[in-house]
Amino acid sequence: MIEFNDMREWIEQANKIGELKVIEGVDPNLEVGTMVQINGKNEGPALLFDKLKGYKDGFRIVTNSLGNIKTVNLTFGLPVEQGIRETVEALRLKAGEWSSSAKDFPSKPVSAGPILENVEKGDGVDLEKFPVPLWHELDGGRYIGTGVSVVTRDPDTGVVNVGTYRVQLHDRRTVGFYISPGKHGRMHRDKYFARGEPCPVAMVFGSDPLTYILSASEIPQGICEFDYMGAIRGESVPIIEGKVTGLPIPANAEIAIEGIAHPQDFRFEGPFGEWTGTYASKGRDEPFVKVGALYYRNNPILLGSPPSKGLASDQGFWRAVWRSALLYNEIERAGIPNVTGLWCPAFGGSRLFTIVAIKQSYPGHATETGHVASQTRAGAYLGRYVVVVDDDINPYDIEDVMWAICTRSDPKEMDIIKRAWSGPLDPRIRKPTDNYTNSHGIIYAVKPYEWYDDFPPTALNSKELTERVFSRWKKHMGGRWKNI
Ligand SMILES: Cc1cc2nc3c(=O)[nH]c(=O)nc-3n(C[C@H](O)[C@H](O)[C@H](O)COP(=O)(O)O)c2cc1C
Ligand SMILES: [Mn+2]
Repeated sequence: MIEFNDMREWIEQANKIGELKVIEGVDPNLEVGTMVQINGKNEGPALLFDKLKGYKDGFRIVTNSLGNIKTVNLTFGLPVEQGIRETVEALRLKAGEWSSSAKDFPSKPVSAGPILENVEKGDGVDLEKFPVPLWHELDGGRYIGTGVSVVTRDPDTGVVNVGTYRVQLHDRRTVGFYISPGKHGRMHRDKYFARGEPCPVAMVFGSDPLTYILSASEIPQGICEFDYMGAIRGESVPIIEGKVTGLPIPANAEIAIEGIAHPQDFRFEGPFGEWTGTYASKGRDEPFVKVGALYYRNNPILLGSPPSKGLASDQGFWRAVWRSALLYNEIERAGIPNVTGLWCPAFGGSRLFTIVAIKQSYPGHATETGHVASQTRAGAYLGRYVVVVDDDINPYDIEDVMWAICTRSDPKEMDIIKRAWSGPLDPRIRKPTDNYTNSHGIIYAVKPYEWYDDFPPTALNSKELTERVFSRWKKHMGGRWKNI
């Protein structure tokens, strides 16, 4: 059950489970961003920054809202103490239900809401009042949109999309945004621009973390992420209709803008630290939004989630959990039997390295699994390695997986998929280029099926024996034996 209706209630809940720290007097110029990285690597609690250096008290930032399994569970409404594996399994079952019931929870227009507590229009708009950090040392500017929800409407179908696309603060009324080719928001914008028409855009800079997760997830085209959110909550999301664009803005959001991107207007955007842990896509001219209206609550809270290398960003953690669930689903839907576990670790940004465990059941089962895992919708984009392991290997234990690679794989039997879907964010593609494809390697770290039973047995005592001995002698070890 989801226990919060907005960011403030989420903060209360996080505090209740011991996953919130309030920190005062930090400098948004690189100090906040560095704390985010250190705290991320420690799978730390959510950080609520107040009294930021150079800004008004009460103008706050929340970061690391999804950097460990407790806060992820809280946000999805799952039992907080549940482990990563249980959460992936639970989300896998729920994701299918949510997609199909989203249509029953269309967002609900309301005439009032906390987001309307402060309204600025036209030349009165001033985004400089918010403590917008310089997150990473090599960034080309300050990014107001990291845990952001960018709202656009398909000019043909009227379907609304919500996507997390980075937003740079150019000046008090102007924000630049970068959307990769193929993303839903990009397709909307391209349609307007192809007709020479301006593209209306709304952006939410402070939402609760669940809204952020859904904005940054590949929800199927044609389903509005706000409706999907309604399906998870079991009730429609209340929205106000923006006065400039008519686009929906959650009534309980903290900070939002709306405005127009014009087809002829471009400004240099980037570079910005990316989820691969590099600056691969560099900077370039991109469209920007001239802000027509700014809305914010009293004592507003910006949601920050700057990408970085592996766990140094909370998006590394939560995406590992959520993408593992989605990919697991897709592989099963493709008809692969006896999948016993799947994990997309944070060091690969949840995309570049995927581990699938199977109970091998017929010749070619491992090959089929590896190729499908590499090429489903949730798995294909910017993938690199898929490792298939047997069901005695724990895919969540990288030491175990690497042992399987070392002892069960034969490099000459790896498969290579060529000309796969990649993009400008791939650090291994040298730019400029006209070829945004990469290759994917599939490592079969499994006992060969045809001599499975003859494969040298594992020289580790059985789980049953180990558990028995562990429970008998643990008490003699003065707390030094943590697990088996
Ligand atoms: C912190 C963070 C930042 C992101 N920044 C961008 C970005 O700048 N541009 C982009 O195209 N996708 C970005 N993404 C990925 C998209 O949010 C993701 O692909 C999402 O599915 C897009 O929504 P859509 O499927 O409705 O297009 C980012 C994701 C996260 C978690
Ligand atoms: Mn979408």
